[in-house]
Amino acid sequence: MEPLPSPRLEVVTGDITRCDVDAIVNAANSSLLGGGGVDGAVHRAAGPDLVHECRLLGGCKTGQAKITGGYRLPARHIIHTVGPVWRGGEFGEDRLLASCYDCALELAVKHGLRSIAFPAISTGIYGYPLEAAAEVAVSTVTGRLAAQADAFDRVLFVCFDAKSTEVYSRAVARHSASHMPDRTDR
Ligand code: AR6
Repeated sequence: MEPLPSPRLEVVTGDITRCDVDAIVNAANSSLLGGGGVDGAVHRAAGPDLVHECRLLGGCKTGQAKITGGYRLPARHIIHTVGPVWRGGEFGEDRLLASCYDCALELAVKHGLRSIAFPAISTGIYGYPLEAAAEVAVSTVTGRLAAQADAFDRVLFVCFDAKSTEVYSRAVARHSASHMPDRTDR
């Protein structure tokens, strides 16, 4: 039998709360009780029962992730992760941001979820520079997919505006190119 093709990373522009996937990732804060940006949109669209489940989770540390149901969302689950606040880049922000993507993917695998959509974690209210955040996001996700190629059918980066879409698309193109076999090796 042919091996399953590894899922291509898709970059789309839009509202992540409308994604019909097994899990959307929420860029939350450590209380997990809601906030602005994508977190506010997720809580509004999922409805009031989400915060009741979130209250039982006891918060979440920066770089970690917790899972809930999707309630009124088309997505079956929400993986809440807490990105780092950008403080200039000298405080482990890259490691913490990578950990958000890693922990979210690990939770998805643990729950048998095969399609997942990420927002551009930390690039809004938390101030992480877009180019640097896209590099961390795409390199981390690409690395895990290389190790677990058959775990996912779809992995999406959902950008909210044209500028983010352009930056994430370039990062994906860079990483896809670097994973192409070198012609001289054949
Ligand atoms: N769909 C997709 N992307 C979105 C949406 C949406 N509906 N809404 C915003 N974005 P942010 P952070 C983009 O600020 O920087 C909250 O108050 C947005 O344009 O949502 O991780 C939490 O409670 C940006 O590119 O998250 C925390 O306190 C990206 O999502 C804090 O904000 C992330 O922006 C987390 O800040």
